[in-house]
Amino acid sequence: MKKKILITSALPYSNGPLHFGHIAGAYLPADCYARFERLRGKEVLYICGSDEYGVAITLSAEQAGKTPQEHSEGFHQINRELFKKLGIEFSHFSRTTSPEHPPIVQQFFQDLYDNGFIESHETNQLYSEADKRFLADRYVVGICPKCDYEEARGDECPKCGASFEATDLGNPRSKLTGASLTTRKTVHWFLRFDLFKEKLIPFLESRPWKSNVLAFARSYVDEVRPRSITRDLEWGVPVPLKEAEGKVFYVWFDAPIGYISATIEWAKQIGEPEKWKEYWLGAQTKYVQFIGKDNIPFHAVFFPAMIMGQNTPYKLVDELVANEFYLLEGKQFSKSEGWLLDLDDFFKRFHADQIRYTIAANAPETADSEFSWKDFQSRCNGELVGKFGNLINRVLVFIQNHVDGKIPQAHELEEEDHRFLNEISRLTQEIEESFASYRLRQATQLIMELASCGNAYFDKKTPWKEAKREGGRPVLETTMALCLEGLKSLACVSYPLIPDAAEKLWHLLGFSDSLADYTWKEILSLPLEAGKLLPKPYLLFQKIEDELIEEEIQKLQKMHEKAMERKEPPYAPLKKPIEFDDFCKLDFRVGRIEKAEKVPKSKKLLQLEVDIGLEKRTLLSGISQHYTPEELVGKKVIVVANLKPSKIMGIESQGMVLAGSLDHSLELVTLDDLPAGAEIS
Ligand code: B3M
Ligand code: ZN
Repeated sequence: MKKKILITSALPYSNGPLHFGHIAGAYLPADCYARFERLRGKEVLYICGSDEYGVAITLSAEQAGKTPQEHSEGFHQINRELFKKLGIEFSHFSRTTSPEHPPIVQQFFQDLYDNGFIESHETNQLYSEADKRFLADRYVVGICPKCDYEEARGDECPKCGASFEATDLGNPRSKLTGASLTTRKTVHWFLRFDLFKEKLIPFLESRPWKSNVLAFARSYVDEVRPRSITRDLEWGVPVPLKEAEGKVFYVWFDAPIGYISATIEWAKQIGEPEKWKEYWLGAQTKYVQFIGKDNIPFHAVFFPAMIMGQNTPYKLVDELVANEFYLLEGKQFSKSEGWLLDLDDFFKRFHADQIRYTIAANAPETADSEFSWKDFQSRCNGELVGKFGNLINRVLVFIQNHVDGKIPQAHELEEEDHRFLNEISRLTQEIEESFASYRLRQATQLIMELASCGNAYFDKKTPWKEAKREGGRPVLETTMALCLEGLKSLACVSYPLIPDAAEKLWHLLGFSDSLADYTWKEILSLPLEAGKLLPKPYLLFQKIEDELIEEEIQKLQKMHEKAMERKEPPYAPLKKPIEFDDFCKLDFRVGRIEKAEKVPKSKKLLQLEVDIGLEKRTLLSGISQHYTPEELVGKKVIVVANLKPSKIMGIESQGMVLAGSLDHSLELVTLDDLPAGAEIS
């Protein structure tokens, strides 16, 4: 078994405060895993840092009226603080503006260049005549070439996760001004990802990742092609070629290399500058990456290919843990829509372990999940207080009252006692397996099962009756000794998840050192010394009252309403006036929908067969999120009948169906009485 474990979490852009959505995807699961493996005695290095380059930063800096440096510095510190508050403990939290970073990035490029994987091309780039500059990916919005999402960014689609070139977008516009863009020529350097295809396929085949992650990565490899890795920007790592003056690397080229440069920085800081090699070059290391699902292509395909082109044998990722999205009350967290939690405020009222627990219990491992205040309250009250805290409290208080506050001696075991001990060992083992296989949600459930099992045992053995029964003393003592065993196991298995509560419990069990000084195995086999005096118990978790939750829900609603008032109304501006003659050129007809079916691989498109009286037409319409195929058949709609046919996703659409839309709603314009073919003017 490998001794060392290198863990990385996606480097967050320092262009805004992180929210629980990010935490649930790439950080909390990684922190729990790091704590767990450390507890199992592994040498764990957990690396992260701010992703500071790229247009994600310059764009939001520009919007905030700051330089990229100032802007990034602020959020680097804010995010670092947030991680601390949440108990997310990196071995090192670096940043891509660190001086260690550019030399490695440039070396990466040099190796790829020398090994024949780089080509330069004159390309067309989107250019803003108004701003007199090339607009890089994130400055551009348009229609996703894969799923037709209308607000796709210039380099990737936030909806379907596709990644592409900005020039692939439909109807590209400037994100800052909304202006349409033209294309202009400029030279860029391309990485021949296609040349790695033969290596990438077996690489992916050898990885035991979740099937959805693998399938997604595989579909990328199938279509992999050269991609530009340079940009016309001032903010970034300079391209080390004379002919490339004024150009910097595309942020997704430099950012993953940040995992390596951060490790090098860590090694220097601890005074062992060569130690990074044990992690990045050592065969004894397992490398686990934690990311959100939108980052899969870069971690499963592009970064591995970059490593495959190096002369230095850097480690390729062994485990890629990609999580789905975590929403807030059913909607994506959004700063501009005021749909988020004020975290400063949050930590004034609540404890990190409460949110760690709630996120983990609902971790978005296989599907999107969400934070809701009501769920938070019921997890905290029903589980952390009602099961976990309750067991600890009733056991420790009982010991204070009936055994002089001292650890009792176990006597002869009854069947019920054996059963309880077996359950403890079964559950601790299952929890260990869950953590080891990144199933945080399952680990969390099992931890509560262990607490419930302790409560049930206590209830069954009725030690309060034994206290009154003559000769009941030995049974009472055995029961309480075993309950303490249960608490000790509970402290151990809950440490990766709710470390603060686990340490407190550890101290309540009479240990003066830290639980983290022991290994998992040691803790489970450590005997509790009979006769030892235990500290006075106190409550580890407080109940959250209904009023407090109501207040939070209202605060969220108010913040949202206020933000939406500030936002422009969702109406599109009026278009330029046209002549009556222009209008007359349009041929509108009543059409009757005869058949409707989903277009494979498209989220929005339906293929319709429409009778327009004179003939039948095949039409594609982006309405599948609003209508089911069944409910469309028989409807009479308005068709633009003389629109030239155009091909979408390989299907020819012979016209268009009229629909009204506002924001996220859409409604077809329908008629009742007129027959198919009737003219509309
Ligand atoms: N900063 C994207 C993100 O924050 C990006 C991750 C980089 S990991 C090398 O979602
Ligand atoms: Zn898309």
